[in-house]
Amino acid sequence: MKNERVKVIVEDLVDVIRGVMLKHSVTNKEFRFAIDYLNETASNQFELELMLQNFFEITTAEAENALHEGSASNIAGPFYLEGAPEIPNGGSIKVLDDDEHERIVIRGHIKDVKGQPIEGVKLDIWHSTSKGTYSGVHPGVPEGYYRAKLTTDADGYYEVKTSKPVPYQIPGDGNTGRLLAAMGRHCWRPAHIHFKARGEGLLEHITQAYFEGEDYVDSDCCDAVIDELVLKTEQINGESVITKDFVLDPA
Ligand code: MBD
Ligand code: FE
Repeated sequence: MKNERVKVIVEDLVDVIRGVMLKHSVTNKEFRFAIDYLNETASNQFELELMLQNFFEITTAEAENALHEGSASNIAGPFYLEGAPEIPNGGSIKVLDDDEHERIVIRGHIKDVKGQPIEGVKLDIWHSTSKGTYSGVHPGVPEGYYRAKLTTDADGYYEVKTSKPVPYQIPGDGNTGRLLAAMGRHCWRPAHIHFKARGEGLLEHITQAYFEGEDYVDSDCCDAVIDELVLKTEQINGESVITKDFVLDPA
């Protein structure tokens, strides 16, 4: 069954790729190598997903940001899990007992595009451990840690305590990491926190926060850092506080 959007997008994609192949006189041997590389990539868990996310997911966020008024969307990455524990607003995300990394407070207001606070937004927050792994995905970190769901109050406010994430290294020996290395690039993402905000009548909003001045903010292997999402850490009453506000578009 013909689908017009598939037709126009795939036609454009094929045109662009054929143009690149011609420009660089890609040989049949190289073409064969690419097929084998992609086949091998797809046979490894996460690896094809990781490769596509690494090079292309930011473009979906850019496209969304160009169309919408709200705060900047960003990539989701491979490690979102639906079943994060619900915690009270102001509560703590569960971290491992041996995680001695700095504790931080993440807080902010969620408003609509008219500036009205939105109560009852479900906010998912997830980030890596102090060792750069994700719970429920990598060994040694049970599901339910380093992830939480909370709900904004009547002022559209949310607040949560957690440990500060560290830069995340995508597997260097996987096909994505090897491709980056062949391009002369490293395979690090700057430390980041993931968010997914959902509420009735609202466009689902996926984004991240980065820390100003930290490693790899200027050289993310995923090219996903957007200036608006690079946040200052403030010292307030002896706590490190990051304020991430949201403006959500209507669905
Ligand atoms: C991550 O943690 C991530 O956020 C992305 C986009 C890719 C790989 C790992
Ligand atoms: Fe991540």
